[in-house]
Amino acid sequence: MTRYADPGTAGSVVSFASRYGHFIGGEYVPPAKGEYFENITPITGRPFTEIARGTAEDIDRALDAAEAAAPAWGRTSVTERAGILHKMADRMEAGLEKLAVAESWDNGKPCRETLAADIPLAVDHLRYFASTIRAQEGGISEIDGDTVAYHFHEPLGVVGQIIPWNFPLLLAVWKIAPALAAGNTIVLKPAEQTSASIHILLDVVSDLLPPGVLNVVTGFGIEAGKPLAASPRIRKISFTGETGTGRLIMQYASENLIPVTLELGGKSPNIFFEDVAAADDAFYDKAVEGFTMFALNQGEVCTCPSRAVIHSRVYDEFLQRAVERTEKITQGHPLDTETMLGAQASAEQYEKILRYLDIGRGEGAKVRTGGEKADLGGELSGGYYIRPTVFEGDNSMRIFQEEIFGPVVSVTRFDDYAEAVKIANDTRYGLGAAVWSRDGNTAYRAGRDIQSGRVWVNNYHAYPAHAAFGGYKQSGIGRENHKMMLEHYQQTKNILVSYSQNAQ
Ligand code: TXE
Repeated sequence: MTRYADPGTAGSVVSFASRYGHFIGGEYVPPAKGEYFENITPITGRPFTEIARGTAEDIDRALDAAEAAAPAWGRTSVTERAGILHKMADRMEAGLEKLAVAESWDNGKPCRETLAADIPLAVDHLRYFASTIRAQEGGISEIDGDTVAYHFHEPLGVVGQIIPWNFPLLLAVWKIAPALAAGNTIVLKPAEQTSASIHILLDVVSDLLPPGVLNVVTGFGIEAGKPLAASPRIRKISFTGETGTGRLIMQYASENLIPVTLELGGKSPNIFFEDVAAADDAFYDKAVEGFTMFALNQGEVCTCPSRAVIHSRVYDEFLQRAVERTEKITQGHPLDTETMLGAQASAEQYEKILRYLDIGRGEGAKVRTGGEKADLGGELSGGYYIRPTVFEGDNSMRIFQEEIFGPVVSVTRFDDYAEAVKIANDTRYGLGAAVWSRDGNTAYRAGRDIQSGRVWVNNYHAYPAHAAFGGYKQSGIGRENHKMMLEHYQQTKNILVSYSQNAQ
């Protein structure tokens, strides 16, 4: 067990500046309007640094830098770009503890996860795109004996990227890695709730990139995010966040006719077929573990398995076991490596979840465990902690249909395969889903019948760089991860050549 020291106290592996400007053109600059806002750690609810409050002027300045850097960066060889991405990965790996603690302090998530998942996955992502860009090939079509069509991949130019607060560093790297690999320059806006850890990332990697290739402007959605997403100077916008905001981003993009990638909300079903409980064995335990994944990252995951759908014949027994396992989730200081469940990312999110706990009770859902805030005492009493909560109800309830984004699962039952799939698909979302069954045919069929971009079978919350990730229905447009992402950050140049010596 390790308990990392709080940043700002003796022995901490990370130290934050007292104030951060914007990172533009390879250096820190103060915000044009000179305004800053407080960044709070959800662990204690106390401010720990000040963040530049960006506006349209800052975005324009960042776009100037990104435009100036774009031609040279776009012409670098793929070998050179791949080399830089590999070095970024190596630096992140060497700075693991510093980055992990910074991320936990900024977001409230346990360092057990940032050390084992957030940062290592980001590192792997950089390495994956460093490799895939070198393996990418163009194409040649032979039109006739004398005519050839060449297809080249070209960068788009300057791209805008807007990220949320639930995985600040991982989602930043999810977007940065393919965009840089494909030869684009970037203006990135982090979420206002978690804008500090990205500066620690910049400390670690930014000198590896030519000035202007990666620019970071902090600030609020309307003040800084909108001028970026609506700018006619970007060639693509990639956004992760709420479905309603995604709709706005698409409206802005439509004015400029640029492509969008949207990773939005979810209400993912986690389906447990009857045979999971056929024997008291390791598979049964694994399925119960899969149920508790609703509390991973405090439930602040777009693919959170927030609806559990259990076969009636094993419902009581399975749920009893799942509730007992949920009650064993260790809640505590996020910088303690024993802690499994940390703090919600912001006061706003904390209040929203508490409201949904009331909504669930008001709708007649039964609380099997949790259902309230957790007062962890001491310095944590000002933080945003909620007990993992299991509700029983039916799929028409708001707690089954609306994204709560907290450690809350809504559980219901089904009688046969058709009903399981019907419940799974009875949602406006389609991002994640899981099927648990010992029967490969059932699992495969359900995997195909469920309308969502990712269906896990007998596992949950795995995010390898080489598996496509993205939403059906109102969960988004486009994909992230997987080498197909490169093409989302490229345009195709076709050169059609006639080698004929004859007049046409
Ligand atoms: O999201 P927003 P919020 C869900 C989750 C959460 C809810 C609200 O249910 O409770 O959304 O969270 C920027 N133009 N998800 O309000 O507003 C904003 O500054 C341009 C699910 O934080 O979508 C931030 O950087 N940018 C989700 C980013 O968008 C704008 C993760 C996300 O903020 C903007 C987060 C605008 N008009 C929340 N308005 C997921 N799917 O993972 C805001 N932003």
